[in-house]
Amino acid sequence: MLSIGIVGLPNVGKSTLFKALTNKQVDIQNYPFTTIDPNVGAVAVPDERVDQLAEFSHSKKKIYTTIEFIDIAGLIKGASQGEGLGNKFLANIREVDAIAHVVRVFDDKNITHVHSSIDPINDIEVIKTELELADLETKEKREKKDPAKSPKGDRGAGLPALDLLADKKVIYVFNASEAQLAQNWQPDAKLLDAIKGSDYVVLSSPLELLLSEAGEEEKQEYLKEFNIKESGLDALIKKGYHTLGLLTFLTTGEDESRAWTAHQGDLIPKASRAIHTDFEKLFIKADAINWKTLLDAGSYANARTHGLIKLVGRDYIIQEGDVVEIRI
Ligand SMILES: Nc1nc2c(ncn2[C@@H]2O[C@H](COP(=O)(O)OP(=O)(O)OP(=O)(O)O)[C@@H](O)[C@H]2O)c(=O)[nH]1
Ligand SMILES: [Mg+2]
Repeated sequence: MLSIGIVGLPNVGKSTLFKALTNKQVDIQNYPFTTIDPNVGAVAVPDERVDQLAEFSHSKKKIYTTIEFIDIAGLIKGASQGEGLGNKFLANIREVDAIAHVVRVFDDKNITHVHSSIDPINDIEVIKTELELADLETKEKREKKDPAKSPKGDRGAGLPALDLLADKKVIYVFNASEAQLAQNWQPDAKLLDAIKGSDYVVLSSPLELLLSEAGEEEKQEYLKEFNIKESGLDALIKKGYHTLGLLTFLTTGEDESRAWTAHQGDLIPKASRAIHTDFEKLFIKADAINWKTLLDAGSYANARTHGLIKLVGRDYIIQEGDVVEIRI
């Protein structure tokens, strides 16, 4: 499962955000082999295509893709040296696919800021440095284990690549106040420069908590009130897909309509591994049609008579939103 680790300074709103995420937590029974502890939550990736396809096919089940989020304690200067509990927690996120870096933008005298002033650029630098220092330590540990294999020699030695935190893709989460949100707060040029082209979302974590607890109607009212088109969490989940260069393809039938994850540019046999690992080898051909084209056709039979379903071979590159039927 795709996983995202949440990092940031203390008191920036990480756990508030995580709480909102876990309110969206999926029914874990659908997702075997996931142990969920209080700091790890699996959430479904919202996808209206699954909903519409399920209606189209009268599916008994709908299954979305999932992302796992991991909440760790706030990092402070020196965390990598074992200051505070940070070091231990950093080990918990060494294997994540991406990092969500929560940056405090909201001002509130009642909520202590560890640097006692709101300075997003400085805060970002502190966290980045801590991640780099933690990586240095990982490298040193490896050298100590086997001094002959210094980092230079690693390539030839056939050791597995080190999972370095600084190499991971980062999505910045700017945690603004509700007032800032209502005024459409956006990072300025300097701040954009500091995040160097990374994806980002602007949200208010207490508002996200409210949204995650609200019913659908109430949720729509909140969104209208703050003049936003989707919840920040939904945006964050989608950005996660974008940041990691992933795409979603779909299958649909009476049993279930389901979303699957593949990498942009994957050939269809490779993408079909998501469904079953043997499919990559056994793949012969597939029917593929864009989900919207299928819905507009009204039925599979109609889509077929109009020649809208492509018969594709092993050289087909899977596309975002493809509905496929794989033949092995
Ligand atoms: N005013 C305001 N308070 C917030 C916001 N987000 C979080 N808080 C408050 O800040 C405090 C800390 O929030 P948490 O979500 O626990 O912060 P954290 O980043 O998990 O902190 P650590 O786990 O200590 O690193 C809580 O009292 C929250 O209610 C916000 O956007 N605005
Ligand atoms: Mg916390």
